[in-house]
Amino acid sequence: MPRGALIVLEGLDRSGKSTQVDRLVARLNAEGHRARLHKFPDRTTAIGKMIDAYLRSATDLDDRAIHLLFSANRWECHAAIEKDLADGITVVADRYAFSGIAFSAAKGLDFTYCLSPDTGLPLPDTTLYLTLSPETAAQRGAYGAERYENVDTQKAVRAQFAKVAKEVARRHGDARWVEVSAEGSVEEVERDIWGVVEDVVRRVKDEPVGRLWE
Ligand code: Z5A
Ligand code: MG
Repeated sequence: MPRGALIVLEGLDRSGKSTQVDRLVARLNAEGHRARLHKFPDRTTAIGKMIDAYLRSATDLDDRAIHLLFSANRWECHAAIEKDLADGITVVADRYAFSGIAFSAAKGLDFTYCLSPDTGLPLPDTTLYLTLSPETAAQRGAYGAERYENVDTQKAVRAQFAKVAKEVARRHGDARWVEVSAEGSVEEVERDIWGVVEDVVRRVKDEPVGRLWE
């Protein structure tokens, strides 16, 4: 059976990832491609609840401990994702391992260390990185109350995402990381994302699923 594609949306805070993943899943299903959404962190699992408490600053954790929990949160979902892909269902992920690296490396953890726990996860067929200027981000409302939702952190994370993009291109080829401007209207961004995804979903049908960082 033709497999589903693994499509990841990444980007800084308020770049519109959650808005766009919902639209993308709806569009895929409407066009006859079965599709399912996975959000990372998945705050519903036992590990996800620990992450949620940390993000709300209800608990404190060592930087390495929380880094590994974010990765473990992906590993506990990987079997379900792989099953969906094998069953021909396209999986759309709202953040993935790349957020894990960017946010932890921005805190000062070693970049190579940050990559390693996610090694072997299903490799996204494409990652759409939504780009947004700090000025436009500021117009989309004040930062929320969660950890990381402040200007300095977002600036450091942006720099780390640039390193992640280079690493993806070096290990897996240029086509796996696509920058999409998130400056336009919701409909404009949706159209640009669809322009990439429609092609990827058709192209990967008969290809094996790759392994991240391998
Ligand atoms: N994190 C980590 O450290 N390690 C990891 O491994 C992972 C994550 C996976 C929680 O993530 C935190 O976890 C996050 C990274 C860290 N910390 N930060 N920052 P999350 O995904 O749960 O965070 P979120 O709060 O759901 O997402 P977000 O990044 O803040 O927002 P978004 O999903 O990109 O944007 P949105 O919710 O779709 O839109 C934001 C607002 O803008 C909203 O009012 C929209 O109506 C509006 N919007 C959206 N698009 C547009 C356009 N085109 N024009 C105008 N207005 C728009
Ligand atoms: Mg979101």
